[in-house]
Amino acid sequence: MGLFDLPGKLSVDPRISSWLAELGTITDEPPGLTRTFLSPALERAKQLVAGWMHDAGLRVHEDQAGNLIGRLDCGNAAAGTLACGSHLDSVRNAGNFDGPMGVVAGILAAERVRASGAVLPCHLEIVAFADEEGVRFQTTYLGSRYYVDHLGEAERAFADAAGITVGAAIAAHVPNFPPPPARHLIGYVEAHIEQGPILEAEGLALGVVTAIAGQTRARILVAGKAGHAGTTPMGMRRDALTGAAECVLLVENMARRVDGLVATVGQLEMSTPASNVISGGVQFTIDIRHAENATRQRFSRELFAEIEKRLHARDLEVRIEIPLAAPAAKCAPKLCGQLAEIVERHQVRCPRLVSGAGHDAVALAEVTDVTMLFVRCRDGLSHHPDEFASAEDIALAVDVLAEFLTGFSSAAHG
Ligand code: HGY
Ligand code: MN
Ligand code: MN
Repeated sequence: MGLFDLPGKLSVDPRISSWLAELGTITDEPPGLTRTFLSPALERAKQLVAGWMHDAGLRVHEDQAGNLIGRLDCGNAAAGTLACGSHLDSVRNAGNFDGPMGVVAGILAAERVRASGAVLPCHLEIVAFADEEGVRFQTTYLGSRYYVDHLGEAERAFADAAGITVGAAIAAHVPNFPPPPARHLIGYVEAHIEQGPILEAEGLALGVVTAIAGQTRARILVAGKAGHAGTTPMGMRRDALTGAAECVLLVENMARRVDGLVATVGQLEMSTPASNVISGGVQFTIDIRHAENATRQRFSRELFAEIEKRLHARDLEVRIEIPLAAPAAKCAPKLCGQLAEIVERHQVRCPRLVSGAGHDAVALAEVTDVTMLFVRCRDGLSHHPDEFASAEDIALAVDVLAEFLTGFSSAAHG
């Protein structure tokens, strides 16, 4: 039985496609889509989203870290707050759906809840987080960690390429809304594209996430000695690039030997690139993921030790920085059960998935119960301009989210 054999016809709100397309044009680096922490494009995107939140009947705030919050008060100041949202920042040359899809779905679901007249025994906050991808500062969840008051001194000290620290960027950011009211979080739900092939392979639109893989992000700085490419004999070189190249292949070879582990060198910069100069300095990143923290930590230790050994054997200096070591996050079985039950009213079954991608739900899981709703995406492709999820699948996610937000509020106090 296919998705549409079930009773009732899905209505697809045209704003799903038009809003995501419009957000997809707001970029720091045209022609591709790039929106980073507190950048001019992120500010423009937030203005657009603030208008949509306001028109949906939400009270709009912005916090010092640039998270945009649309709130539905339940009338009882002492009540807890249920949060729902995703991130508005992107990777470089991104697709239109990773992050914004969850923000748009949250706004439309909240509008549906408000229009239904459902009595909410808890406050509802729809959040567009300001930094999940970590492109600017090479660390991640800055917005959601600020939102849950878990942004520590170490994170605030990280500097971007211009030497501006996270703390200075936040202090310089002037929110153009009054400060948000105090909140006591009692749950978090996030709709996000799957960024993988499983739902599409199973012919299903939606799935529920039971766990989110932990991730370690490292920055490897390699120092050798620049020299003349024409006059320096091969045996007398301290070539930083060939040393780094040996390590890039080492990452791939070692990762292939560990079940369920992925490791990626996504960035590599040379300090003074020139075709006739031996490389004196190289910096590259390593992104390591696994569902089990102990496996990821053990692999990281072994990899970094081998990298140091190989580079020292080449008479190169090496410094390894770890801007991020985010543990795996378990989603709350009770919330996942509630969400899956609603999904199964709309499709024949509800797959449970582990997310290899990181999400703001990891930061929220440090302070409250979380669950995630995955939406099928074409070819499982993400972090790519061709990323795509259908308006029909997103509309189904909005239906499920609206039911969850309403049902959760009664279940939270039931
Ligand atoms: O990299 C990730 O897993 C996420 O897209 N930030
Ligand atoms: Mn992403
Ligand atoms: Mn994302």
